Amino acid sequence: MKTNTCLAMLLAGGEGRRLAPLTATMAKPAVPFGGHCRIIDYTLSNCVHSGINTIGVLTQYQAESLHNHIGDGSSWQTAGIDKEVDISLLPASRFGGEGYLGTADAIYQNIDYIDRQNSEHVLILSGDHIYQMDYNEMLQNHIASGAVATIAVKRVPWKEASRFGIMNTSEGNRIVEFDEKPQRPKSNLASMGIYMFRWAELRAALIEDHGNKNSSHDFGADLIPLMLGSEKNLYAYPFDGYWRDVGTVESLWEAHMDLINGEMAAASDEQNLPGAWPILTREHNQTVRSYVCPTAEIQSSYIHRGSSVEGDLDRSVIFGNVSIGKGADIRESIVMPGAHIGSNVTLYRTIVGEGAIIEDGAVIGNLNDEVTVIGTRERVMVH
Ligand code: ADQ
Ligand code: ADP
Repeated sequence: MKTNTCLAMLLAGGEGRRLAPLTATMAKPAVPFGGHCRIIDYTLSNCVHSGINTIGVLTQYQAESLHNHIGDGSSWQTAGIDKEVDISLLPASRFGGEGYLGTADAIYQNIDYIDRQNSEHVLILSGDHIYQMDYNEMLQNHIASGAVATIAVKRVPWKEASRFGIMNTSEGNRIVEFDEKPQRPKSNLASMGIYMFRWAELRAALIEDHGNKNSSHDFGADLIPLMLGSEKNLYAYPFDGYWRDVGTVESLWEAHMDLINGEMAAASDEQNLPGAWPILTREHNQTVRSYVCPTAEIQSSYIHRGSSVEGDLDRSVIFGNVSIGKGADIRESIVMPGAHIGSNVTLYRTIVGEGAIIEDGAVIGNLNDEVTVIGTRERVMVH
């Protein structure tokens, strides 16, 4: 059912400090992912494939990186979708002042835009998650339960629970307790930061929250507790497919390893989820093939178009326009677009940012250690 019953607002303005130095010149959702796309493409593609045709993208930090990527949105128009997809860029800078003060404030400041769309429900999304999900199914569930808000949830490893909004539910998935990033979590049922609201109810709560001087104007810290406190019907929507918040260097690296070892596809297949739908992105180098030297040894790796590889690869992801010199030994690493890896470079468990240059003979990273990051356009010299 492709109607405008539901509109999506995609929060893409966060600074992404934990992904520094990859986010020095770009917003977190604009960080490259998976060999040829950017993190935000996963969420945008979910919208398009779920029949949600109106999408507002809220930008703030390094907004230009996202505006350049999304452009007029034509890359997200796709065959088989019977309605045109309308993507609006909604930068904080339009309003002057201090910009968006928090995720809830970002939506508050765009109340007029949402009112104009005439949608009964609003889906609030985050721009830094890797997953494939049919939001239409969540919407049908939300409508059927009569919820004021429905929050997508997933069990997470206990040791990671304090990174998330954590809740307890009663029968029928009704949310009875919610704590944003608790130091001592009472459960491991985590909010995925994906919220479906009845617009009239959300609108009223945003106005109330705006008037509260003690609020940080954040969905998890303020809006959800406010609604729960006024005894609104909030429901959890369990999601069993693959989902990862890639907000840290470690999780960004792990998600790439999941892609390589097939875990990402396997999790979707198992749930019979639309794991196979294409991730839409701006087209780059579609016609330029990669050059791989016949003597290079390549194992379990992705090489995107427009790259030239003369060294050896094992469990690595090479984006487009990358060059890798002779004798290089690259394992469990991610090389982002336009980077240059010199000859005889050793790269273990390392993320190399866009346009970085690693000079001949450099030795970086360790297979038994934490992930090493080389920043966007950084130059590594050998002394
Ligand atoms: P966090 O992961 O901490 O927690 P947050 O930093 O609030 O998420 O960012 C959510 C999204 O909003 C990101 O895509 C970010 O780029 C964007 N954003 C942040 N500040 C913004 C601003 N001022 N303007 C526009 N966009 C902004 C949230 C929830 C938790 C939940 C996790 C799941 O608060 O309850 O468990 O997501 O990942
Ligand atoms: P599993 O039963 O192996 O955890 P899931 O379908 O729950 O399978 O998750 C798929 C993959 O995503 C697993 O590698 C899991 O560890 C990882 N994962 C799921 N949720 C999170 C999360 N919140 N943070 C980090 N990794 C996660």
